[in-house]
Amino acid sequence: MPHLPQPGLLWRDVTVFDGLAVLPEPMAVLVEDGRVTGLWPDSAFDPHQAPRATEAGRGGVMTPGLVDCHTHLVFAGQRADEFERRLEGASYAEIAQAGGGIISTVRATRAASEAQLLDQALPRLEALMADGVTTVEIKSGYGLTVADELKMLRVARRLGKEAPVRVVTTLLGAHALPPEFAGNSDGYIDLVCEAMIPAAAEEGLADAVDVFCENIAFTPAQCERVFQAAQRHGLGIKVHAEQLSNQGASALGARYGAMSADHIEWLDEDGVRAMAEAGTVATLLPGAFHTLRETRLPPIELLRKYQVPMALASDANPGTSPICFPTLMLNLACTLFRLTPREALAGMTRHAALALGLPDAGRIAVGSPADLCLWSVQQPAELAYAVQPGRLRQRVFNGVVTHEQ
Ligand code: DI6
Ligand code: FE
Repeated sequence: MPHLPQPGLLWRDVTVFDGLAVLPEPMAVLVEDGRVTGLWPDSAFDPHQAPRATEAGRGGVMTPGLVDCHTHLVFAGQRADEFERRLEGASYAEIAQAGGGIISTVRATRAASEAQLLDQALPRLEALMADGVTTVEIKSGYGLTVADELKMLRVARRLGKEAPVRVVTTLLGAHALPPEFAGNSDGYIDLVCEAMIPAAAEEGLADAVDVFCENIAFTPAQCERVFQAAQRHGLGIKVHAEQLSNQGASALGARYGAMSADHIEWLDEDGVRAMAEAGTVATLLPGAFHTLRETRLPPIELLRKYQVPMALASDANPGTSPICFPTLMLNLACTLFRLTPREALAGMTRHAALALGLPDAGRIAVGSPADLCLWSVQQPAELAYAVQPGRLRQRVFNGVVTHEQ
């Protein structure tokens, strides 16, 4: 079939946040064939530059489509009971050690079919998309057998086929120790390295591999074995690091070229330095910080000092961040972590794309993919300042308007 170019779409007089900064003047933006092909100060725009384009919008704020670079969107069931137990004083770690927490979601996820998992994940994905997400990372990690981890990853891939969104998948086999391996965590890591990672790579189901390096999860030595297996199979590396304690996991990940170290409340200066040297992105997850009522703040000043790019994500999951509201994350990052609105927006666009190894995404520039949001606000900082659903006027995915209000 011959390739039919899409007709061009033109936006006039929009305030553009380009993924790193707010451009100084209102802009005209042209999209053709899935890409941004023109970007001019609106005052200098001559309609002859885009003679066949249709005007798609005028005014408002345009940002890159939001990139949610850390989610656990595919799972079965919910954990409201655990939420109540925490309100009565139990800690997240105590609940996990007593067989609740992640393991209770593992039980529900193992029992669910692919179709059931898809049905349950879809509304969560739609909530992210309705608030501007055009690229989402989805982790496995609630199956913890080869078959159940692959089942989760297949559901994640299917979500990317059924909805107008880019899905990046991550195998998180080393999320928790499944009960059948009690007392044999090294044996479970053997399974992850020798069976899960090869199978996920073979079937093309995972783009990256992640681990939970923590005293309630896996040791640095075990995580290192997982990183080596990921490297052998050509998969990217990510790490849940320094969430509840300082294990040196960020520096370890950086040594293996990790794309990102995520959570990092307990990260120290050596870890920050290692990340800066390796180009590892620091992913901040204020939803988990908020839900667990953490008090230890991630080392934002050090990350700034060493110029480590800071990404921001929802961590949407049933335990520590049951929140599918990306612009709320912008607000939480500012109120809880004192990011500037500009840093928060870069965290959910340009820097989140870097955390996924997608250097072209999360930006508005000539040549970049036309994944865009047009917001009914007057300035980009409003997206972080006010918490308010329904501000997305248009969502453009791959050059096509997929949401309009
Ligand atoms: N850290 C987290 O915050 C999530 N996973 C992880 O490694 C929590 C997942 C859960 O509680 O279900
Ligand atoms: Fe997580």
